[in-house]
Amino acid sequence: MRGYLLTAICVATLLTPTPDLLQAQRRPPGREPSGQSTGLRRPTMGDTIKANVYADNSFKLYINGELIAVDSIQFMPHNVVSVDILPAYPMTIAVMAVDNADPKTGMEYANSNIGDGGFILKLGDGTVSNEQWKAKKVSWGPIGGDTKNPRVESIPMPKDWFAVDYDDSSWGNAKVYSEETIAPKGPFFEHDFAGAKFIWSDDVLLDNVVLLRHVVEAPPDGKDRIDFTNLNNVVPARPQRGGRGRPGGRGPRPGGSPNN
Ligand SMILES: [Ca+2]
Ligand SMILES: [Ca+2]
Repeated sequence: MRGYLLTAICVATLLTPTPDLLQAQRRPPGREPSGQSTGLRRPTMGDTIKANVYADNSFKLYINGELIAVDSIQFMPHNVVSVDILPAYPMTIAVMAVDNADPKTGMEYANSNIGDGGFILKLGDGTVSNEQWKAKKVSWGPIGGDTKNPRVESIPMPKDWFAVDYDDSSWGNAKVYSEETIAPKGPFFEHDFAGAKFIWSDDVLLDNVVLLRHVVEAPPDGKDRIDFTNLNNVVPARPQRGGRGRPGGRGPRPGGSPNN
């Protein structure tokens, strides 16, 4: 009986985590035992760049595998979506661009018209849409432009087509279309698209759902930018002393606790 009791105490002692172990388990990833931060500061709006995107008719934009922006108006009017993004390079841009079309006929306006597509993008680092992008049609019609017996053909959406490591080597290059061909509407002219080109797959009339991909290896404007991708796994560095941490000039939050 005494032997059993001794064994039970030993096992319980072995299974009980030490205070050090408990502390390590509770420690956020990236935080050192001394409580020192890893030196990565918190980003500010100055670290962001603007993404201007226009599609005829709508789009979903993924960057580095994450959904970043969805066109808030699927059909009309043709709006511009302008969002702030935190860039990280190499940057994989993946877009699903959709022309308004009946899924059964490929036509629009009560099957009376073959509509055209079109997509253009410009980022604040100088990245633009052009013929270097990859394109793949996934739904098209009316096949052969036959509006008397309109039919649509589609292929399954490629699995993880927006992922960073997706292999798009079999895709063709995007085709560039002139501004006259796409005939963008008012909001396009109110935003910065200088240097960007309208792109689509090979047939801007019949291809109705198109996937586009492009990898930006380094910022075209050559600016050094901090990669904040891992921000959620580290303790950000405290603001500099004397810095204006909060509105009202009261300085950084006491104790430097996160305020997110
Ligand atoms: Ca179309
Ligand atoms: Ca259209």
